[in-house]
Amino acid sequence: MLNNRKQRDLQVALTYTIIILTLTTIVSVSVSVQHPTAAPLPVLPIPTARHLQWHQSELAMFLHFGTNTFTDSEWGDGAAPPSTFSPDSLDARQWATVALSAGFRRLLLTAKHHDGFCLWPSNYTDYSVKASPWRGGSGDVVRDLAIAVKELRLELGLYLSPWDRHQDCYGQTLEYNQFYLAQMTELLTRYGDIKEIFLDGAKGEGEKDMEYFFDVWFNMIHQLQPGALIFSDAGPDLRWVGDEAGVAGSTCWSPFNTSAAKIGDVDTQYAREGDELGQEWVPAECDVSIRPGWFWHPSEAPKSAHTLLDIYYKSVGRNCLLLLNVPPNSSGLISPEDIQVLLEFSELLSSIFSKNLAERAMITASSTRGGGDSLFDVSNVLEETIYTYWAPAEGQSDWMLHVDLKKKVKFNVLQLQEPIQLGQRIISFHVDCLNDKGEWHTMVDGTTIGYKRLLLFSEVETRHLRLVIDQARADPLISFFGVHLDPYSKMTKDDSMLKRTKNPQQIERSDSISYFI
Ligand code: FUL
Repeated sequence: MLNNRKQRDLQVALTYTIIILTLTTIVSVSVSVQHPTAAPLPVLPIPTARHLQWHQSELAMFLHFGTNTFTDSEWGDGAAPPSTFSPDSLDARQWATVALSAGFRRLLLTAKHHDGFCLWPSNYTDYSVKASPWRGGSGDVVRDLAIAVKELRLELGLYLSPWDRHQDCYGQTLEYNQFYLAQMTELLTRYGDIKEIFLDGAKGEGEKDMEYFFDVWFNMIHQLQPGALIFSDAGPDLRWVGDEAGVAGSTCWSPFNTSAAKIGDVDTQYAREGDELGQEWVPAECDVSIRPGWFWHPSEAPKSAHTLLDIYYKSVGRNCLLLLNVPPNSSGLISPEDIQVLLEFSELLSSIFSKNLAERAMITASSTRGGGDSLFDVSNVLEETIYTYWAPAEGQSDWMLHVDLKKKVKFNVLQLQEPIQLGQRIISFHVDCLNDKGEWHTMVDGTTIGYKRLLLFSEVETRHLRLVIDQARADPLISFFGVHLDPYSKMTKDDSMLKRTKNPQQIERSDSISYFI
């Protein structure tokens, strides 16, 4: 009897122990799920949410349109009568549709260029669409574009030229600054969300005393449109790249010091390259026109799609946004030949980049933060997003990804991305490939990656390659690794690094990739 009870007690105790052990295991498993390996510390500066959206949009369309379109000029002197502005078929929806079908998500319109003519009915001047014959003076180009952009879920940006060659008060600093702020207020309060304001520092000859109160303007823009990024030679949010060819430096940092830059007086090298030690996130926007001029001229033709592709490598492929100007013609429409080029350009991009030839590769890393299979596993680099990434174990100095493509693959483009929400880190890197003799050869090297880096080089065919990060501001992180074949772009110099490479121990690298692209 006693033995039976003991036995029963023992069974109960055993059952309780099993239940407790099971519960403990469940709890500890769920606790470890709730506390994964900590993410790497961010490296400052970091982008704002507005910047992240801007980086990811990659392509924006600039629309230079106004009296110059009808007078065949680039810088109107402000004397053309408002009757000059008379497009017979203006259709802002066509502009937005063309942009959307060519892969552009943001449109920027010259609401006012240097001639001072306003494409919206401003209450502060008589020099606007209101005084023109277009739609009997009741038209508003900014409104038409704002409606089209909203319908197609695109984004709107505006250029309000500080230099105004028509307005009498231009030259009287206080009065003109108040006038400018009043016009800016109209633009920022009448047309819904404005995502970008584009400013330059142009001034007339002999107007050196005319001062623009940029800080006041910036405050007001941010106050009225907190979602808007301000572009100028010196930020505060986006910087000019230093040329109007759409070409960034082959080293291109988003970090920058706005105190080291001056609107209207640009150190072009600083603008092109940014600043590894910069304390503000001010990425570069590359503006260039599809045609020789910014405005439409009957005698000019658009660049070819191949030229646009080359510009894409040197802008988007160097951590920048490409702001491509496509000027509507005097009918008020984007010309058929420009549309043709844009569609060809978009086809070139999708034929090169829509497939990652490394998508099924086996990738191994020199180390992984939190061990393999953690949140920072190297397999993340095959996902097309910046929000998942590979991170090495802390405290390493050798950082390498080995990519086994599983079979020989021909390619000539590499695509790399950093998770820039944690700051821009990588200073320099190189990529090696394995030849048939089992020797590693450096095929390309580069400085800076940022949001996106594209490297074009002579075609190679290999199964194994490795990305070696030579220098970084902190533990380097990679969010995307892509390999592509571009059959359209020709190397400007047939100077392949493969020829210069000796053996695996003696890998010789060029100082710069710049002559390849
Ligand atoms: C410059 C202007 O002078 C050009 O006409 C053009 O608008 C270009 C985008 O910005 O500052």
